[in-house]
Amino acid sequence: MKIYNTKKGIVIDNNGQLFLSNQTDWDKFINRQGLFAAISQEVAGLQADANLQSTISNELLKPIANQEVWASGVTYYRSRSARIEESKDAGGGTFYDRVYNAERPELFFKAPAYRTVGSGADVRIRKDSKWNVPEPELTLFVCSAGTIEGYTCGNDMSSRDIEGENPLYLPQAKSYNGACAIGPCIFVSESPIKSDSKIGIEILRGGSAAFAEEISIDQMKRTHTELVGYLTKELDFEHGAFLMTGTGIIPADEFTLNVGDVVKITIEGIGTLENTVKS
Ligand code: DO4
Ligand code: MG
Repeated sequence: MKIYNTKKGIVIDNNGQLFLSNQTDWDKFINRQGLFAAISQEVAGLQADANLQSTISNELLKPIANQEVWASGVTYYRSRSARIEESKDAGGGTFYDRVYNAERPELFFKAPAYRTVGSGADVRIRKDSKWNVPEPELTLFVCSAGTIEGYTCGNDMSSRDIEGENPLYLPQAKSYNGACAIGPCIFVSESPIKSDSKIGIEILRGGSAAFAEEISIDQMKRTHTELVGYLTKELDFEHGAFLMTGTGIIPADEFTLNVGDVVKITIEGIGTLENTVKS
């Protein structure tokens, strides 16, 4: 099932039937261990309402209230290779190969909730950067007990020239206003998301496709539970947390985002996160 945060309340899509939850607090609603069972139980007592489709279309909010967003790095071979290439003049090359093969994953803080945007809102490129890309990433929702309770689409907007100049500039390349998009909903399932689920990206420029690619999430080197295990080793999350799992798609080096580009990230079973690039 999918859950949407909307101006009207929390909308549950259970196999195409739409329900308005009796609960109104997004933090309390999502931060439950055994979320699928809890929502299924609530749905059993609700009346379906097809009119909620227009609520999802016209009154959608981002699927986050007070959670932090964290991100994983160099979890796909393509990310390792692209970072080695972009940082070769800075002598940072070996770090990416080492972290790809190390037991401990790269995890970094991406954004507090107030600095995130949802589907339909604008993402940004930094004014002091000339080489920018979106990073399409399966994003886990982890409840405060440390279990994975849902999945959404994430866009880890990145400034490749800043990151490539010096690996210590990573926080500036990754965290700035409009750098983190998640949505459109949280997909909640009884069992983990299918391991061969596809994640795809399409970048539209002037209405035409400027870039499109797809990868299966089983190309990732690490498991979701391994990433979550490291995230929660020494960190408590009162309201749960979102964890981006890294990108397996990076456009060729000649490509950079332009203002006005539309970025669409689609994951099977979840939906499409769509954002327009602003300066
Ligand atoms: O190490 C740099 C960032 C890596 C990243 O964001 C990714 O692999 O998705
Ligand atoms: Mg990334």
